[in-house]
Amino acid sequence: VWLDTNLRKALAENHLMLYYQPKLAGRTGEVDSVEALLRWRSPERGLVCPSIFIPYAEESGLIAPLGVWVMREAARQAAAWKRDGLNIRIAVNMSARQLDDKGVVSDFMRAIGDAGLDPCMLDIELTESCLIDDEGAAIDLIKQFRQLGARVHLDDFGTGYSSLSQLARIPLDAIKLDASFVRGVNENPVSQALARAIVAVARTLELKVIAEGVETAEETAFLDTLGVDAKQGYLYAKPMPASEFTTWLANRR
Ligand code: G
Ligand code: G
Ligand code: MN
Ligand code: NA
Repeated sequence: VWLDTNLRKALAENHLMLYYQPKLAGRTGEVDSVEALLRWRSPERGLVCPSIFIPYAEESGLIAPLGVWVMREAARQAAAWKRDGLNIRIAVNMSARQLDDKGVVSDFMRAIGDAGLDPCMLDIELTESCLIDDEGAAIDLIKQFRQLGARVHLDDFGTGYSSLSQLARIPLDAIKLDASFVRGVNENPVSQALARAIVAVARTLELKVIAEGVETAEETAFLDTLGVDAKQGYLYAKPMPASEFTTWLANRR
């Protein structure tokens, strides 16, 4: 009940925020794009993490308006950065429940149109659970997003329900190699073999690979031997508010 009343209020009263975590291009180390991660600034409880309220929002259906807010805010931010001369794509997360809403593509188009943003500046991260219920419907939506110019990535790849054979049927731009394959990969030959195999399959399917959860120099060195396309993790930067991100970016140059 606390969650329900207050999450609705947070949406209405603008207590939500997006944090941004950079993804660095594999070869150059340049900032490729950022991932938008939702935060709730509760007046009573402080910063509430999405792992607490996203599951609830999915159950209650609040995820639909929440998802629209995220798209609109990300589009607004990307357009604002563009005006400041920063050409940075933003990836938004979408959960299975959001794809059930057939209005999701028009919501996405409207968010971009209202912000005056080029649609290729918003990426979409889908979890594997988006693919289990109705694969055909998911493929159809992915095609529509990609026709608009958005890139679609499969999040947390390798942890969930999707199979390698399914990967061949889904028209994606990239997979995000789950942090569980990255963590301590240097001491763990099994993780190494799995990461190497997943990257090989992705290459064959002409999918890019984004490694997530990179925390150490050893992990990044191993990922470089695999030639992943982009890397993301605390080693480079934690998720941060937009203003902190631009400062971080300016300080690296
Ligand atoms: O940001 P954190 O660092 O705590 O994210 C926790 C989880 O919440 C991740 O699985 C992430 O994908 C999910 N998440 C974060 N922001 C959003 C969002 O805007 N929409 C959806 N559907 N999930 C999100
Ligand atoms: O499910 P998704 O991959 O969208 O969520 C990303 C989550 O991982 C967020 O909660 C984000 O804060 C967290 N995260 C990002 N980089 C790292 C990292 O290097 N280490 C750990 N432990 N978590 C990370
Ligand atoms: Mn994600
Ligand atoms: Na992920």
